[in-house]
Amino acid sequence: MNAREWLASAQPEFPDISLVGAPVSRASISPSQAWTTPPAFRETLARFPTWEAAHEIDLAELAIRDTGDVADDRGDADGVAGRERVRTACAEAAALGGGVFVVGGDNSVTVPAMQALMASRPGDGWGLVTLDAHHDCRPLDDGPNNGTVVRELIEAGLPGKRVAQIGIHPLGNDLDNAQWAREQGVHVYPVREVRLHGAHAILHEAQLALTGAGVTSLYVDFDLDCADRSEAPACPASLPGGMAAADLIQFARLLGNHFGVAGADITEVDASADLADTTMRLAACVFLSFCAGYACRQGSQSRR
Ligand SMILES: [Mn+2]
Repeated sequence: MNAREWLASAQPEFPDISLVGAPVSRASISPSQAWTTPPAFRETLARFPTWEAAHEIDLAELAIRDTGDVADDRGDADGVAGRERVRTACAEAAALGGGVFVVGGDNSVTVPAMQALMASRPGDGWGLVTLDAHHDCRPLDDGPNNGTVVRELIEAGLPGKRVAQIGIHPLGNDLDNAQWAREQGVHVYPVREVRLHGAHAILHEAQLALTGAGVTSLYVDFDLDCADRSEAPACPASLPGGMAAADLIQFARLLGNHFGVAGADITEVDASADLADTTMRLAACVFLSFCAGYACRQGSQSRR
């Protein structure tokens, strides 16, 4: 059984993880056909086994449920309706009881997805980890888009000190946006620190900072434009000198295993712009590695 067959076959009543496809890209600043990505993502999974050797685990033991895709937003006037479809789908997925994994779509899906999870467990101390070359703290003067994600969440009430941003690129952001993030108390881990210290050490630091700020539950945004442009050519805003795919995959494994992580997304991949399936295979590796980490948690179906 390959990973696509695994995703298609298992529809458990009580999933460990529910997958939500979010083919929306009307909110993207740069031209993007990220709506093409969820179906392409499932196709790419056929390239992969369900055996994950780092944990010696067969993902077929993990109870995964594919809830399908929300309607794409190509015919919509703007990103508003698509975002509400993502919110509804994520709320329904969260109600199934396991983790929620969203495959976008542009980065704007992070807002309704995280807010749906927060609403499902309002008593938790929610925090956000982004793996992103960008702060996504642009002002909301022209309405929400894929560059306002973190600012929107913070302005809606998420404390800045409960946000950690990993993989920020030295040439990826305007000074204004970097300063705004700093003023909010956002914990920033630039891509050079990832290169120097590795995923394990960076996550340890981030966890200390977030726990100190009262975080008990986490949402993770894997904006694949944090990856080096050679390894993520289908991301409109990826840059040379970005994060190594190997580091990103290790982050995915560690975060999937982290008890506090309740939801995650992959965003900013435009499958129609990919080269040699490079970015789609990275997206598949991130997802499968996250699932492998998740399967090793106490309490997952594979450990019952
Ligand atoms: Mn982003």
